[in-house]
Amino acid sequence: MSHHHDDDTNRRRTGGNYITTSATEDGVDRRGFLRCMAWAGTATVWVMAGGVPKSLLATRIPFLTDAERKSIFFAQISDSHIGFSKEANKDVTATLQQAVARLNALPQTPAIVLHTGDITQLAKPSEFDTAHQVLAGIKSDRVFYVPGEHDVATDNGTSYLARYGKGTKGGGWYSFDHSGVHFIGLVNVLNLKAGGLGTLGPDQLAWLERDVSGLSSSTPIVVFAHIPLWTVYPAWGWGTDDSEQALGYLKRFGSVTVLNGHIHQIMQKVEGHMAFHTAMSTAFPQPAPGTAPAPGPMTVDAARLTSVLGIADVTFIPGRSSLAIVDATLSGQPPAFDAATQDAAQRRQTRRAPTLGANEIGIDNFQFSPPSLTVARGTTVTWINNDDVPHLIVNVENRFKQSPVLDTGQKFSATLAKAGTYKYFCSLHPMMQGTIVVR
Ligand SMILES: [Cu+2]
Repeated sequence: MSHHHDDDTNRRRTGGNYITTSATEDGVDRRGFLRCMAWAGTATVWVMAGGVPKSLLATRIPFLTDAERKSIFFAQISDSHIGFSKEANKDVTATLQQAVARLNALPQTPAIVLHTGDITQLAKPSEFDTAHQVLAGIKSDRVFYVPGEHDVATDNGTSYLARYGKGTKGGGWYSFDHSGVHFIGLVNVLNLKAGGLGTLGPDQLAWLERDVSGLSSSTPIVVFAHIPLWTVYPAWGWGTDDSEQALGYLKRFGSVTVLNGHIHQIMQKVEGHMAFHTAMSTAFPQPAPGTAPAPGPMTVDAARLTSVLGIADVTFIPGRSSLAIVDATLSGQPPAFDAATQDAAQRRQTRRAPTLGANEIGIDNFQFSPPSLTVARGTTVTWINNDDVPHLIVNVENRFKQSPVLDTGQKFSATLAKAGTYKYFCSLHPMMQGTIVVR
């Protein structure tokens, strides 16, 4: 909790926790209880006042004034990855149960719980069933979802929509109102394009423009989506290609809060009347941008794990333009991303990429190796996933059939009969691209 920075250029690369903010017009924050970052159960809430972080007592939250009591209190849970069972967390169901217990132990019952995606690891029916059983334990009966790329990987969202798509539009987007706040759930994990980031797409953008067109600019807006709607780290795919257009429709509103998951760590940024926040995962942490060869599950010391997993709870206080966001780890201790990153870096030194056979393409650290392969006509090329995240091979020109989702150690082969250049990418991580030249 010791790292707070006032602008994007001053981001720490070594830790998972930092705040970025742009100063208000006059450099003074009259909104007082503006933004905070803390953990439930301990005593500190961080408030940004004039760009300077200042601590308050978190114990203020259960003792709000009468006016503040009318405020909305809601919670965010993210990236539960049910079905994941690798070294970084062998029991993600148990940590999701702990997260539900944390939610239920909050000083107020959340009016609403938002799950910002990657409910499951591989979108299997059994994974969705387990997630449903655990999340049914949340005291609040209003739980809303948006999908992560893992939830739509195997079938472009069909099974996700069968379970969670009721009353939604298109790929599962929707909005609703609660106590004067307009909530908008967006889907930015479908139809990803080679070399791109997350995508909302023209249909959803047109819907969004219409959805907010009749609202008064004083309506508080909460947007939630899986992949960040601000550019966190494009080299790792942590951003959304057309988010600027979406945010453009929301610029006129006096209070916009954007909640995301996907990156499995806490990050915040304020730009004018828009506040961006990403939540911790309940399953495993990921490295801070640029501190590892690639994103993906980060194995940390066992004692540290529950201090890098958690939930976020959000309080809307009428008359204030920003919402108060509190990050709560499962352990109840301060988030330990700095220490966890160091653990992971030490373990990483011992890792070695496996050797490849002829006409094999390894997938290591979110990269194809070799990135370009030249083979003779009629050759069967085989991809081997050595990462502990799933990948999915898609030929840009559709000249060979796409792979199934490849989990760790799984292989996929394609026989390339015709000469030419075959470009392919991972449709889950579209920044991952490769080429095969067939002579
Ligand atoms: Cu991938």
